[in-house]
Amino acid sequence: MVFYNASTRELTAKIVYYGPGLCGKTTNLQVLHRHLDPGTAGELLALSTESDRTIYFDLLPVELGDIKGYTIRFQLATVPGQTAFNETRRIVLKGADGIVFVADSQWTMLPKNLESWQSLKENLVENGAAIETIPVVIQYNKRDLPDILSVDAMQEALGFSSYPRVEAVASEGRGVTETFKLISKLTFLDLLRRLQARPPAEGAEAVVAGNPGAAGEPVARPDEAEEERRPPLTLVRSAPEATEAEPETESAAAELSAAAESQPLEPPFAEALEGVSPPAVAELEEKIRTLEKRLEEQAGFLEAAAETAVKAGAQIEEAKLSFARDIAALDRRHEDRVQTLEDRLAAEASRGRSAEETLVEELGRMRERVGRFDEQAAALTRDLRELERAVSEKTAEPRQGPEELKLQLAPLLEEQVRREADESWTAEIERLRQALAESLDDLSERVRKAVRG
Ligand SMILES: Nc1nc2c(ncn2[C@@H]2O[C@H](COP(=O)(O)OP(=O)(O)OP(=O)(O)O)[C@@H](O)[C@H]2O)c(=O)[nH]1
Ligand SMILES: [Mg+2]
Repeated sequence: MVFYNASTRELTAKIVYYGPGLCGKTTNLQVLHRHLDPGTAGELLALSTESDRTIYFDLLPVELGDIKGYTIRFQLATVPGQTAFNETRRIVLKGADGIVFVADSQWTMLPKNLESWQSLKENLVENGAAIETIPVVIQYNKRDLPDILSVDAMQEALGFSSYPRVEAVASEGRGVTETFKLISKLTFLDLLRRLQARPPAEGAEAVVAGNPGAAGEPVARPDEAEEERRPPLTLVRSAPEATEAEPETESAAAELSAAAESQPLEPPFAEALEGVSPPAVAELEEKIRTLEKRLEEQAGFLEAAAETAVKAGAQIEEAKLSFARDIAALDRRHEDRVQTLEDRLAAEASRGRSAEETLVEELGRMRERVGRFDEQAAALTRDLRELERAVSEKTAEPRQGPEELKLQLAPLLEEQVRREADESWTAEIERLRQALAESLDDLSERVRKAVRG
């Protein structure tokens, strides 16, 4: 609610920075406090926790000096973004003549932005005001972060397309003064329009209706129930720093003055003035209705999307469990199979070992027999040579008697008998060899099966 002293032509308006928790509202005021000329900005009053979360409000008085014969003052206030402090938000919002809605550009913050925007509208209604009657600027903050939505997507999702906008990185001071200049112009033009519509009596102090609030108090105490939920307070009064004002900020007052003088004004400021004509009001109302409808649609869509996401999450969990069960069963089957194979392999290996031992024994016995056979063969060869020699001697001698011949033939006959015995030995060895070959084949087959298994 603007305060206007007609005798001194002093105008004091209130601009509220609204938005979800940690979106950068306090940072906006801190940057302005640093950048505005010390004669322009007063002390920054911050009522926050030790971790710098606003629990009541931040307040920065700004005096823009004389503009077209009016002394213009703004009181910039922030609300606490934390969901629990809605009552304080509503009270801080009382009497707002202009609103900066600071939206957090991170995609994860979309539902919080929407919730905060809804709470802004509801709180205005509870205060007897309406968003449609107050100048609003949307600041899309945190544009430096990686996981952000495009401004177009945010406008679409939040239904902000018809509001003037500024992209910002408040923590680096970007877009902060632009936002302030835009909202102060719109607020100033709106106040002028309202003052011209209902000029107060000369010398009287006037309150311009539009967003009723507690007279002269930018904020009031929240109710006791809410107070009990609050952490301990830290009161911070920061002295204005003697920093050099930004060139663009220095000219803020001059720009306001020029905005009031120059006709026609550029959009969107022109819209603010044109708003007094009935056709434009009707058009504006139609726009607002369309916007509200879209917002409701978006809210419905978000709710449906959230429900689908919850269902999908449950299905994924169920699928994960069933997958884990399948894997466990597969593991058990695999372990059983491996165990069976190991048992079979061990049995085959033991059978192979005993077959090998038998084979080694057989080979030993055969080697002994072959040794003996070699010795007999050598003896036989020796006897044969002896016999040949004896025969050749006898053939050279005159014919002998039958007795003598018998004596000479006896060893030869014995030798013949021995040779026959040797032939049966050879057959025996051959059989043995064949038996061994079959045992070897059998053994290698078993070993092959065991390894394949
Ligand atoms: N990366 C990034 N961080 C930012 C930006 N603006 C503000 N922050 C950081 O966000 C955090 C919260 O900023 P605040 O200004 O305290 O947020 P707030 O909206 O006042 O929060 P509440 O008081 O809890 O409602 C701080 O650490 C800021 O430095 C930005 O544009 N980019
Ligand atoms: Mg804050």
